[in-house]
This record gives sequence, C-alpha cells and structure tokens, in this order.
Amino acid sequence: MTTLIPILGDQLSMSLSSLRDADPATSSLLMVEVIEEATYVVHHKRKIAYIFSAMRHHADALRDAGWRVDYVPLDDSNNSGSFTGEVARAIARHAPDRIVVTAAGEWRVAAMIDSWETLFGIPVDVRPDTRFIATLDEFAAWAKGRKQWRMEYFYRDMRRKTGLLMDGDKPVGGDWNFDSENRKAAPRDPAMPRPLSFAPDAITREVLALVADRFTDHPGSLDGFDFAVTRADALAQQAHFLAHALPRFGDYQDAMLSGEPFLWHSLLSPYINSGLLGPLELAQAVEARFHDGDVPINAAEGFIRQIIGWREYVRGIYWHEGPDYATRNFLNATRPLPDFYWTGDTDMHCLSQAIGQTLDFAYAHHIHRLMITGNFAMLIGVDPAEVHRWYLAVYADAYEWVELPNTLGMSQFGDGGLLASKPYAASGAYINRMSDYCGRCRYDVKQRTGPDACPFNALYWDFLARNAEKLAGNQRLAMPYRNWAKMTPQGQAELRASAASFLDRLDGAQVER
Ligand code: FAD
Ligand code: DLZ
Ligand code: SF4
Repeated sequence: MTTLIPILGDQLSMSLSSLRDADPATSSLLMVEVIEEATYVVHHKRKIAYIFSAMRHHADALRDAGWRVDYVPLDDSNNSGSFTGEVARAIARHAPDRIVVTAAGEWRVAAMIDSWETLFGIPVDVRPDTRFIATLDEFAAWAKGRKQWRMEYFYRDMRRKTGLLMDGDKPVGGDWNFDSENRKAAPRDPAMPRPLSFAPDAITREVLALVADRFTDHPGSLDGFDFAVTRADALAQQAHFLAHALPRFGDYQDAMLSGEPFLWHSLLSPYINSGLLGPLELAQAVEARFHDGDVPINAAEGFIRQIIGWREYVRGIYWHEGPDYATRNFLNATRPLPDFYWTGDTDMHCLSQAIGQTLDFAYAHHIHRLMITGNFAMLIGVDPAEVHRWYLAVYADAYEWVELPNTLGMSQFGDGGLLASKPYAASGAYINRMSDYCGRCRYDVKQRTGPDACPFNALYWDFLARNAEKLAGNQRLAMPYRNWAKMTPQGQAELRASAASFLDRLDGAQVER
C-alpha cells in the first residue's frame, strides 16, 4: 500500500503521529510552500522567512533520515497556491492508496483536510497531534460539568500527569504556584543574557531573497534575521536559555525596559510551535536544572507553568469552543485598530517600544502583548477580531490555536470571562511599576487629565464606566468600581471628557480604509 503523508509547516518534528508506523519504502512525504498560507493574514516577513527556511531544512533532515520527500517551493511555476491544490497534484504524481496526516493546528486547515476523502476518493487517516501533553479528550473531560474553568486547576492536573516538580502527590516547594514572586521590575543589568544569533546559511539566504521579493507589502523587517532554523540550532538556543536566562526568568518575567526586547525570556515559542522543540522535553530540562540546584523554584515553576499550564490550556479552549470563538465580542467593541499598530509611530513610549520591537523582531514578550498593546486596544474598544488578526500576523510564534484564546480571550475579554477571571485592564501606574518607559515618555504618568496626562489613565476609567453594565458585577473589579463611585461627578466627567478628546484625536488621525 502506498501512502502520501502531507507535513504542514508547523509539523516540523521527527516524532509525528503520521510517521509512526510509516514505511519509508512505500511512503511519499509532501511539504509545500503555498501562497494561501502565507497570505490568509499579512504575516510578518520574518515569520514567513522562518517557516520556509525551517521547512526546507526539515525536508533535508527527513531525507537524511531515509524518507522520500516531495518538496514544492513557493516559486515552483506549477504551484497551485493551496494545501488542497498541492495534495491534488501530488496524488497525480504518486498515485497513493491513502493519505495519512497529523491533525492540523487550526479549524481552517482542519476543514480543508476533512474535504480530501470525498474530493480525492481515497481514504484519509487524520491522526491526533501527539506532541501536546493533554489530549483534546482529556481537556474536554476536565472542562465538562465545571461551572468555572481556571487554568490553575488544569495546570495542577498537568503537573500530576507529567510528574513535573512533584514530590509524590505534593508540589515540590510546598506551593503549586510561585507567581507572586515573579513580578519584580528589572534592573538595567550589564550581565543581562543575550539570545544566540544564527547567521543565515545558503538556504536561509535564498528564502530571505524570496520573501523580500514576494512579500513587499507585508509588515516587519528582515534586517539581521538570525532565527534558528534547524532543530540543532533551536536546541542550542534552548541550552543557552537554560544556562543563562532561566535562573532570573521568574524574577523578571513581567518586567519591561526600553531598548531591551528580550530580557530573561526564552525566545523559544516559534521553535516549540513549529515542532523543532518538544514542550515536554523542554519542561523536563527545566526541572533537571532545578534539581541540580542551578535555578530557584520561582523560575522553574514559573516556566513550567507557561509550557504545561497556559500553552496546553489555551489549546484546549480553542478546540473545545469551536470556530465561532473567533467571532465573540462580549464588550461589543467596534473601533478599528489604530494605524500606528502597523508602524509604531506614536508618542506613547510604551506602545512605540512594544510595537517597534514587534515590527523589528516579530517578537514581544507576554507582558508587552497583554499589558501594553492588548490593554490599550481593549481600553479604547477595538473590535477583537481586528486585534486577533494583528497578533496572528505580526508574531513569529502565532498560530491560531494559541494566538486566538490569548488575544480574544485573555487580552480582550471577548469571551466574557471564559479564559480570564477579569479583564486585564490597567492604567499607566501598572506600566510605570513594571518598566522604565514612563520616565522616557512625553506624557506624565501621574496626571489623569489634560494634554500632558498619560492617556492610559483616563482611558482606564472610561473603559470601566463605559462597560459598567457588563463588568461591575465582577468580584475582582469590586475595588476599582468602588473607587470610581467615590469620585465626584465632576471628577468622573473630567476623566470621561479627557478620554473622549483623546479618542477623537485618535479617530481623526486614522486613514480612511
Ligand atoms: P517565555 O516568556 O520564555 O515563556 C516560555 C514559553 O511558555 C513560551 O515560549 C511559550 O511556549 C509558553 N507560553 C508562555 N505564555 C503562554 C501563553 N499565554 N500561551 C501559550 N504559551 C505560553 N504565544 C504563542 O506561542 N503564540 C502566540 O500567538 C501568542 N499570542 C499571544 C497573544 C497575546 C495577546 C498574549 C497576551 C500572549 C500570547 N502568547 C502567544 C503567549 C506569550 O506571549 C508567548 O508565548 C511568549 O511571549 C513567547 O516568548 P518566549 O518564547 O520568550 O516566552
Ligand atoms: C504559517 C505558514 C506559512 C506562512 N506558510 C506555510 C506554507 O507555505 N506551508 C505550510 O505547510 N505551512 C505554512 N504555514 C503554517 C501553516 O499555516 C500551519 O501549518 C497551518 O496553519 C496548520 O495549523
Ligand atoms: Fe505609556 Fe503613559 Fe507611561 Fe507614556 S506615561 S509610557 S503613555 S504608560
């Protein structure tokens, strides 16, 4: 029996369920660069370059391991431009008896794969993606019957399942979660670790030229592209992180500094999400550093929680909720995304830093995404679908299964509290506490109204007032709503007028589309 095995751009792992029992002598592996995948949103140029180069290197690694790989580059003159079109052409070339494929990471591509059996008239065996720690059935069983879902309880089950940082049935260190020790502001430390930089080889240079030529209207820069594009290089970045950044990861996880996009973060998400690195092997390597006495518990637990907790939890929610999750808009927000999200051209220093580094590196760490760009978009009431498309486009690690729940659920409260117990809304005071941005900004973070006041301040109160009907009953917002109620009517009116005049100026600066 001959088999066609399509391997998608985020399936760059040797231990894929579709390869489990495959015979190299009778199997053809299919990898395709297709314009539809590169343009369903305007992906950052760096992201496309990373995926194409990692795909090309992975095809070589598969060939070295004895597989026959049929690789269709973007500039193949017969390239049809879509997964389905390329599978049709591959069936004509190889006449397979069946297709075996590891399930796609998102609804859009899963629907394409579901159409293949009828379309091509051969059996299609779609296998679960076994690279995750929780199966989708396990998540569904966990979610069933619970009135409230909270990541913390799901995470504890994942700790029990994997045995990571467990001492029998008790958490190592006496607590499940050391988050309260992960909120320090970062010093401008000359010994701050720098991520490894990987010089482009001939394959990457060819891809960079292709992307520069074909994706001129996509956002972002290719300058200084230095991503790892092989598993060996991704493992080198992993080892570098474990040795140099992990020990302080916990302390400075939420911190932000001007001109320092990376701090003590791992930068590993593009490699994990595309398959070059395995989440469990990474979490186990972190645990080993802890047991060796090289890293404190707040760093090890904090990092492992992100990988086996948050990452698995958002995936569970994505598949549990279905494709309509993308259309939810609990707060009925309708404003368009400000143009400066595509340029970084704003006088609000925190936003220009977060967006600038995003355009330069296709990277921003969690707090930039949640508390700067996400917070601002929610405060001004941007349509969550627009916010979602921006995040999906601009980050090298963005695939819908992980990006959508983080953006629409966690950062925009678009699902009404399924993922987050309260909106992550904050005024300038939070940004000032966690960064050095405000000291370099033309606005005064201490002022609440007037032309020099930090815009986040009035926008924060305006957000709460505007959405009181939906949010005032939230226990976790009781304190800010009490503080709002204590203000004089004049004080409230001044804040709302200040927010309105800021929003008028913002809307006036928006280019008609
Ligand atoms: P580190 O800070 O070093 O964290 C370690 C790892 O933990 C990450 O590599 C990642 O694999 C995992 N992780 C941490 N937080 C999360 C989380 N909330 N959800 C899932 N995994 C997590 N992460 C993505 O991988 N892809 C996305 O498209 C994405 N979109 C996001 C959108 C918004 C609005 C927000 C608030 C967060 C988003 N995240 C996303 C989560 C997080 O911001 C990134 O995983 C992280 O910034 C990647 O950088 P790092 O590898 O240096 O992470
Ligand atoms: C993101 C992406 C891009 C830009 N290009 C390709 C591609 O040309 N070929 C491919 O196989 N995959 C690509 N990807 C990743 C896919 O979009 C991803 O595998 C699907 O979204 C399934 O989750
Ligand atoms: Fe951002 Fe306000 Fe601080 Fe300026 S003052 S950096 S706008 S939080």
